[in-house]
This record gives sequence, structure tokens and C-alpha cells, in this order.
Amino acid sequence: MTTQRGNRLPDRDDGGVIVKPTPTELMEDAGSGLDFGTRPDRMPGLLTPIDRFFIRSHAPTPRIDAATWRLRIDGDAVRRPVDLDYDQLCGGFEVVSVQRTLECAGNRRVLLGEELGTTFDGTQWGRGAISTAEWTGVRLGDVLDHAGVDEGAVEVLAESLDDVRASRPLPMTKALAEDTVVAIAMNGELLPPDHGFPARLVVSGWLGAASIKWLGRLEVSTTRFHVPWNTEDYVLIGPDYPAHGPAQGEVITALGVSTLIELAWDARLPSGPQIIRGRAFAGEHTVTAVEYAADDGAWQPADITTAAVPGLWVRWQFRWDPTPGEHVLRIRAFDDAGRSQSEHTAFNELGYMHESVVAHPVTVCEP
Ligand SMILES: Nc1nc2c(c(=O)[nH]1)N[C@H]1C(S)=C(S)[C@@H](COP(=O)(O)O)O[C@H]1N2
Ligand SMILES: [Mo]
Repeated sequence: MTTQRGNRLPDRDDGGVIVKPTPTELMEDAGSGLDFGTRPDRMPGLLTPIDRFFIRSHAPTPRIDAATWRLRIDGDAVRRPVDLDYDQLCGGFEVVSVQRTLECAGNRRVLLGEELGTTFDGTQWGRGAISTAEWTGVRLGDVLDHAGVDEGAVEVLAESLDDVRASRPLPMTKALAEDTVVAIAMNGELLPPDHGFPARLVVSGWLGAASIKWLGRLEVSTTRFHVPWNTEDYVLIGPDYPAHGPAQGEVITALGVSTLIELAWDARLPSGPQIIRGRAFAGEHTVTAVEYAADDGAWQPADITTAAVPGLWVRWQFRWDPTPGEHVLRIRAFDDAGRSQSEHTAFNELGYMHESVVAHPVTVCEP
């Protein structure tokens, strides 16, 4: 087998762990030195520009040389183990592009802590661990097909080349979905180093941790995988979540319904009529409606202004004519599975999957 470490370029001498600039005008530093959220008040279009796409990395960005990189496909459910080089991956399969949203399971962890009167360890995410790109690459199913997958295959483990060797399994149904891709580009540019160059998975509608960056190996197995990221991390652990086999609780896969307003937290707005904008996301489902309520007012419909696609957020907006002074805005979304957002999120030890409606504080200035 190839030694994956051999793919790596010499370490940088600048001591940096993240390659792209992360200026405070565009990104929120989540405190770890590795994790940066997209500022909700700096989200311009449907797609998040690379300069502000959120970063969640458990180890420094590895510098990988595409010329020596290989993607290994093996496992006891593979007929013919193969090593694909970069040219074979990029040139050997039908190229597809999908617009998909990535959200970290820990997004809004700080808000969940405030709601539950506690503080959680882990990346201190506000609302910015969510972004959207157009991902270009090849279908994971086509790549697996090339190696030949036995009928008894149960799961595919995606394994990375970073220092934590991040890995997370997918059941075959999800691995073979049309929109599960091995991406080589985002927003029309080759993947930037921080986002997984030369290749990463994009798993539509699932927690970000399934979208393994710096992909080095796909292991297809006739048995299920138990790895740290589906037994102790990215698992809902707590009184409401009994253990499932080796997993300490309920393993997180597809994401819930969430919304965000494109305003700073503690927003200051000019007086007078204006348009309030934001995003809503429903994991593998589509957002069907978005509602807003100002202060103690009734829920009213907001306009959804982009197409509803599974795995892709929508934009929404409404006109608001507030009086000067202090206000709170609440937003809630509904999806085609009949789900919505709740008043409260149940406690889980690692502070994942915040789904509550939040009261967004807004100050409207005197004219
Ligand atoms: N190899 C590797 N893949 C990874 C991670 C990582 O630390 N290492 N982080 C995961 C998590 S938790 C998230 S939320 C997404 C973030 O992707 P992004 O940094 O491109 O936004 O990558 C996932 N893939
Ligand atoms: Mo994440």
C-alpha cells in the first residue's frame, strides 16, 4: 500500500496552520486558531465566496502535492483495489457540479450554551459555521464503480491525509447518491488548500464532518465502521440519547432545520422601512416556508427568493418598518418533511445540532 505521508510537501516555515487570510471583516475567529466562521452580515450571494467560506479543521492544513497524491480504493468489498492519481480522477469520470451547503454539527454552539445556561467545550461557534459552494468533481459512486463494489458492501470509510487522519463512514445508499461527490473544485476554482486540496468529499445535507477533506483513501467494507467520529465525536450524548452499540449516543448524520439573519448579532439598523434578509437550510430536505416575528408580534411569511433544492440553503427576505429603539427578530423555517424549528434544543454533552428559534437583538437608530 502507498504510504500516504509520502504525498506531503515539506512543512511550511511560516508557522501558519491555515493558508488563506481570515480577516475580521469577513470571518469570525472561533478561538482555536483552526476554525473560522463566515460573518453572517458579510454573506453576499447564494454561493459563499472562497475568501469567507467557513473553515473547520482539526489539524493544520496539510500541503499536498497533486503530482504524487493518490486516492486509494480498497477494502474487503472491493473487487480490484486501485490507486487513482490526480489526472485519472479528474479525467477518468463524468464531471458534475452541485451547489450544496456545508454546515458544521456544532454551528450555534454558543447560542445553545446560552439557551441551556451552560458552556460547552469545543469550537466556539456563533452562527457562521455554514457556507455554500458550487462543488465540481466526480460522483463517489462512479469512483467506487471503477474499483468494483461487491453486493455485500455496507459502508464506505473516507479517510484523510491530515494529521488527525479524519475518517467518517457513509452507508452505501448515501455513498452512491447522485449528489455525493469527490470534489476537486469549488466556485470554479481548484479546491483551496484549507478546503481539501486536491480532493474532498461533499456529502449533501449531512453534517460537515462527513465531507472529508484531503481525501486519501476510500475503504469499502462488508461490515460497519466504528471510528472516533461516529462513536465519541459527532454523536448526541446525554440523557435523551441512549448509546447505540459502540456509539456513546445517537450518531449525527442528516442535519435539521435552521435559519440565520444576515445581520451582526446585536445589529444596529437605520430607521425607516428596509429589507431584512437571511438564509434557511433543511439538510437533505427542502425549505418550504420561512416566517418572521418582530418582538411579540404574530408570525408572518417571509419571501423565499431562491430555488428549493435538497442540500442547498435558500435565501429569504421581508420588508420591515420598525420604530426606533430595541427590538428582537425571530425567524423559523419549515421543510418538506414537515419539520420546523423548536423553542428549545435538548441538551447534549458536546453542544451539537442547535435547532431552536433564536431572538436576534436589533437596535433601530433614531432618524
Ligand atoms: N480531513 C478532514 N476533513 C474534515 C475536517 C477535518 O478536520 N479534517 N473537518 C470536518 C468538519 S467538522 C467540517 S464542519 C467540514 C468543514 O469544511 P470546510 O473547512 O471546507 O468548511 O470539514 C470536515 N472535513
Ligand atoms: Mo464540523
